Amino acid sequence: IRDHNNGSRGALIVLEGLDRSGKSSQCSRLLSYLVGLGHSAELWRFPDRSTGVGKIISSYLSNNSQLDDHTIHMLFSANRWEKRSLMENKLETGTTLIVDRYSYSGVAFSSAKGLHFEWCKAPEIGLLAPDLVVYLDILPEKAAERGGYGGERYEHLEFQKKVARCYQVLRDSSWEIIDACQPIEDVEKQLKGMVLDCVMACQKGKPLSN
Ligand code: T5A
Ligand code: NA
Repeated sequence: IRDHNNGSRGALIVLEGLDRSGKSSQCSRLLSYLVGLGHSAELWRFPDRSTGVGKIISSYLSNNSQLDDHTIHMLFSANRWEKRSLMENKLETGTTLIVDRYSYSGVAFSSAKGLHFEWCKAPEIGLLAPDLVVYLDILPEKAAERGGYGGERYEHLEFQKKVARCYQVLRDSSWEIIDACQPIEDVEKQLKGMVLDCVMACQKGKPLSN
């Protein structure tokens, strides 16, 4: 296997979308693809349930504990902040990160509860800016048909409809949008093209930003 990343930085690639939109499936396919091409790459996800903060979040999501909406919002953000320096180090030393959910989930899900949009964005300021955000676009009704909403806190059609509207407000022209109702291989094919372009641009010196 060739090493393509000597001296150059990795890319920060984020997948966003409703619950059941296919993020996790696509993230693992992307990881295999990049590693197969000889790139250094890792799969990350938020929430990262393995940390102390992550355990509190996990308990909240599985309805085993209750927390004020503002409190859980800040914990989701803290969970990203506690990974920030490691994230920066990985990127600077040439590892591409494929990240399953990031700040946008934080803002979309909390503002869907009615929290103030700008308030929700504030604690995300200063986290690393993604080089690529891909939104896996699916109607909430279609996502719900994918079986087994696992019974976690936000896995209800009415709430997912609100989240979808918040993502609409949040997204900007830099986002790539993929129709997530296509067959899994078709989604994968489109994603691979976007991701490889992004990885190449970062290798050529595109700066990392906050
Ligand atoms: N949250 C998260 C916040 O409120 N604030 C935050 O700051 C953050 C980071 C975390 C929850 O926390 C919220 C958002 C979430 O509600 P999670 O652990 O990330 O949740 O779980 P989900 O995103 O809900 O993960 P899911 O596994 O449900 O969804 P995925 O990853 O989008 O979907 P995936 O790949 O697991 O696929 C779901 C099913 O669909 C099939 C798969 O085989 C699988 O069965 N599928 C397809 N079927 C047909 N066609 C395709 N193209 C398909 N792609 C996948
Ligand atoms: Na997932």
